[in-house]
Parts: sequence; C-alpha cells; structure tokens
Amino acid sequence: MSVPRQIGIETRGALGVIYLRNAPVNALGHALRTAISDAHRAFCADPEIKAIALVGLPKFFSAGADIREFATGRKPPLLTEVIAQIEAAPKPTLALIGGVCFGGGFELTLACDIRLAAPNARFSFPEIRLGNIPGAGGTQKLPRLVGGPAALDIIVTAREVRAEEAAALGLCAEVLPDLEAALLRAEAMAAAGIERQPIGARAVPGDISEMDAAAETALGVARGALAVTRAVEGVRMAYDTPLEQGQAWERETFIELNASDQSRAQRHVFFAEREARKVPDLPRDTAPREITRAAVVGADSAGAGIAMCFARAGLPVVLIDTDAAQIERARARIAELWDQARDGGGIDGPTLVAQRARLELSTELHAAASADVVVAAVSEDMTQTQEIFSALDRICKPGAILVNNGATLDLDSIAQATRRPGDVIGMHFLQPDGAVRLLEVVRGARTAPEVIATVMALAPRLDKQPVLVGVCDGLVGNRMVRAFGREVQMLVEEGATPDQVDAALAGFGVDIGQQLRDACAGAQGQPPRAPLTEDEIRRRCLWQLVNTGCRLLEEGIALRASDIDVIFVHGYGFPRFRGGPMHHAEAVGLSKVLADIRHYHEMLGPRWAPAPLLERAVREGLSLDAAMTSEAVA
Ligand code: 3H9
Repeated sequence: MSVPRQIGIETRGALGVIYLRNAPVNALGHALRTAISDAHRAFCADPEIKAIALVGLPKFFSAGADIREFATGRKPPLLTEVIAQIEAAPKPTLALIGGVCFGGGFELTLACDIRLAAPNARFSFPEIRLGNIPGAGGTQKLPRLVGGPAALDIIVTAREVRAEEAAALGLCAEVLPDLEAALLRAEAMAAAGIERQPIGARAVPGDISEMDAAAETALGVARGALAVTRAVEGVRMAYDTPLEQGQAWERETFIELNASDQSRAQRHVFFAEREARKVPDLPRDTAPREITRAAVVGADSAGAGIAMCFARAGLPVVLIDTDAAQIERARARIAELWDQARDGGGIDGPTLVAQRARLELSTELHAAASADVVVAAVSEDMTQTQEIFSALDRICKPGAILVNNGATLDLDSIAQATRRPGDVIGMHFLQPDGAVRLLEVVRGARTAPEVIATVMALAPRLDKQPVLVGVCDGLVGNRMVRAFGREVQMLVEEGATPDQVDAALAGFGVDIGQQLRDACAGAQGQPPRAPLTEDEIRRRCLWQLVNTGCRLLEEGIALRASDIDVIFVHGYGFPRFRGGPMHHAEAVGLSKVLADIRHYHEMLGPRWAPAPLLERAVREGLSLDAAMTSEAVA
C-alpha cells in the first residue's frame, strides 16, 4: 500500500503505529483525515495487529481541525466520522501525545482507549477563541472524563493543561519521558492485551448542581460571546443526555456557530495575528541577529516594566537610570510587583528566583555596553532622547539594536542622532509587564531589514503580538484612538450624556475607558438637534476609527487592514468577536460605511472627509487590502 505523505506507518510487534506528519502543526485537514482513516482500517484488517497507536510530531500531536476548511466546507471523511470509526473499531487505539494537542486533535485522543503523554504535552480547546465550541465530541466526553466544572473551565477559558495536570485530572493514563518511551509502553500493552475503555460509556462524575457556580463564572466573563453560552449548555447536557444525542446537538451547534458573524470575526483575527508577524518586503534570507542580553534605559514604571518583561522571557537584562533615587524606587517597585505575583499564585518561587537573578540595576549608562538590544524608555522630549541615543551610539557594541519606546517622537530624527540609523527601531509597549500583548514595532526610513526581522522575532519571546508600523505621531493605535476620543467629546457636546455614549459602546463590547469618561464628564452639552440614538453614537465612534484607519493605510503607516484589527484587539480592548474595526466595517459593508461617512461629512464638516482609499474600495467593489494593492498596481 502506498502511504500518503501526511502519515507514516510502522508495525511494532502487535502494535500498528500511525505517525501523523502533516507539518507544520498536524492540522486535521482532509488529506490527513483520509490517511488516518485508511491506515486505521488497514491495521484493523491485519490479524497480527492487536492495537493501534496514533503518534504526532514531537511538538505537535495536532493543532486540531484545519481552520482554513471552515470557510470552504469540509469533505468526508469528517473528523466526527474518523472518530466514530476509531470508537467502533474491533481493536483498541492509543494516543501518544507530545506537544500541542488542541481542539479536534484533543477530541481525536478522547476517541482512544488510552492516552499516554510526553512531558511536553499541552491539551487545550481553543475553539472558544474562534467563536465556537468543540465540535467532535469534546463537550460531551471531557465532562465524562474530568467532571463538568473542570471541563467547562477548560472549554471556556481555552487554557492549556500541561502533562502533569492532565495526569492528575485523568486526561492521560501516564506521563512517560518521551514519545519513544511511550511507544515502548504501548507496544508492551498491545502484546499483553488492552481492555476497551470508551469514555462515552461513562457517566459524568458528580452532580449536575455542581455546575451552577461554574456556569455563573463562565457567563460572567462572556461579554456577549455566544459560544460561551452554548458551551455551558453542552456541558450540562452531558450529565443527563445519552452520548449520541449530546453529540448530535454539539455537531449542529458547531455548524450554526461556525456560520455566525462572531465566529467569522474570530477566525479573521486568528489569521490576522499570524499575518501581522510577516513582513512582505523583507528578503526571504534575512537572518535575525542573536539576542542574548538586553538593557533598558530609564527606570520609571514603563522602563521597569520592560526590564521585567525581558527577565520573564529568560533574557538577562540591566535596568539603567543615572538618577540613583529613581533606581532605588524601581528596585522597590519591581520587588513589590514580583512578590504580588508570587502571592497571587501567578509565579512560583523558583521561577521568581530565576527572574530576579536575570535583572540587574545600574546607574551607569556604560552598563549597556554588552547588550544586544537596548530599549530607551526615557521621555517624550526630542532633545533629551537624541542625547541618550547619541551616548548609546558611542557606548554600545557594534550590531547592538537601539530601540525607542514610545508613540510620539519621530523615530527618523532620533536615528539621525546616531552613526547607525540602520540599527535604530521603535518598540511601543502599551503595558510592558501586563496582560496587554500588543507591541507596535516602528520601522524608520533607514531601519535595516535584519533589525526588523530581529525585533519581529523577539516579540513572541516576550509574549507580545508584534505589528509593524511606520513613523507618525501616535503610530496606528494612539492616532486612531485620538480620532475616536475626539468624536466621543463632540457627541457629548452635541447633547449625548457620557452614560449614553458609554452604554452605546458597551453594548457593542467596547469600553471607552476611564480617561475618556472623565473628559466627557467635563464637556458642556448643547443639544442642537434631535436626541442622538445609540446606533448613531456607535456608528460615529466606529466610523471615525475606520476612516482614520484608511488614512493610515494610504500613508503606509499600517501595512494591512487586518494589522489594524490586531492592534485594536490586542492593545485597546476591541472585542475579539467583532474582529477589529476594519473587519467590522467590511462585515457591515464598506458602501454603507462610506454612505454614513459622507452624510456626516455634509452634516459635521471636514473631520469627516472620506478617506480616498475607502472611496476607491467602494467604487471598485474591493476589500480595503485589495484596494491598496490595486493602487500599487496602478
Ligand atoms: C477545531 O479543532 C474544531 C473541532 O473541535 C471540531 C471539528 C469538527 N488550522 O501559530 P503558528 C497554521 S478548531 C489551519 O504561527 P505556533 C498557522 O496559520 C481548531 N492552520 O505557530 C500558521 O500558518 P502560516 C482548534 C493552522 O508554533 C502555521 O500553522 N485549534 C492551524 O506559534 C503555524 O502556526 C486551534 O484553534 C489550524 N488549526 O503556534 C489551534 N493551526 O505559517 C490554532 C495553526 O501560513 N493554532 N495553523 O501563517 C494555534 O493555537 C497555534 O497555531 C499553535 C502553534 C499553538 C498550534
């Protein structure tokens, strides 16, 4: 039999092994599903084989269903069919799991009789981030295995369960040193004979009343996300509904949610995040520089946070401030933050000791001499910043990357203060050591390609989502937020109350933020006209974002409309299930958005002048990204 390239097969005594080899992440696309199904059937027909093992790549058992197929429709055998085949087979199946075991990949393992994990195994149901629920048995089988509250927590938080916890929860039978050890164990088990242990035959342990508190917690953080409501429903169902019926409900719900605007928006964000890491005009062979040591200049709260972020990422870092009193304040603040993290359970003792050991403090700028990357988190004053860059240029070793943190100063003017403008780049950390993941990476006119490649590769190490932007005051995020804030104030001046604006946007999932709320509270309302409706308030705020976003695209400050979405989802609390402002505008229809903007332009004046890119996209019936390309071609 010829073996398709998505798998490998091997016979080890009485064990038939199917290796999943669909790089990079073993997504369960049509070809892999077919290959697994055929190989499994062939092993079942082989009288020498007593049990079958599914083994993934060392770092990816499987990332789950192939998300690209969700938009195009899936061809049989569907994952649910492959799973049903494994469950109905005359021979037991084992899953040998190393690395990522997500979504449909996780569900594939729940069809197996025994799960053996390597220490790097990571189980998760990320479907909720795609606006959906597990659709191949997860909502019905996981509760039967680990109980309703634990299953709901795993499904609605999309958190990762590592091997040790998985063993404690009963998700896997054993954790072995590596996949080879797991194969040896599976081979011995097959020789000895394996008893069938279908999860579907079990009842959910505990009582359904245990679900009340878990459901309340889940729904409390749902912020209007449909999938969370459905997940609660599904897990409850597992207690008192036969498996077949529960799975039929789950399949229908998965299909219904998959077609929803919320799910489409979240799939858009998933691919947009990955696209944002790519820089289209970097030569393919651009090699990033090695980063093994960092320095941060300026020890106020931003600088201290950036230094902590490097230390957390495993990079030795020195935090420098020539003001000794500032350094002492930073030392105390950092110690306090770390203690809080440890006391709150966010970090364990040994990790904290290791992080502390990586972070030094110094009052000497010369301490930056050996760093591969130096971040200046100094001031918003150009003269002072140029002086610091000029000093760093003299002190730092050749090849060191000099970074400005901030969104207001002109990076090209800063770079001119050095003899190495190619090594100068911007990193705008919104909240360096906090939950905000956005990192705007600012490319100057002379920033070298390998410097861009280095910083784009450094961001994920710092647990940040990078988006490459060009030089302008405010960069992408703050410039758009300014336009939004100005509109909020105008609305209040026209007679809307701050509470009304707040409610209109909260209903959409957007929090206008305390600063804006305070600014609005001071505005004088002079209603000139009919009271503003919630819908109009919302459209005016959102379309200001979109129109400004179009201008940033035209100016080349933002590379793609989807990059702007990533900026707003990761940096400014825009709800993921809305997909970001630009996706929302495209989902509503660009012609409708433009019609509103033209109307406001007539009514409210020049700040509403439609962006030419938006006009062209509507005129030519294109998406915003396609309109940018069509302009480039023209
Ligand atoms: C599901 O399973 C539904 C079931 O319940 C029911 C079905 C009936 N599909 O992120 P990376 C691509 S829903 C297609 O850069 P990393 C990704 O786009 C699914 N493509 O790597 C990228 O492509 P490119 C539930 C996928 O190491 C490349 O692989 N599963 C998928 O930083 C590398 O990805 C999820 O939601 C996929 N499932 O992180 C898992 N996954 O190079 C989603 C990845 O062209 N995936 N790609 O840009 C992840 O969380 C991360 O990708 C993972 C790897 C942690 C796996």
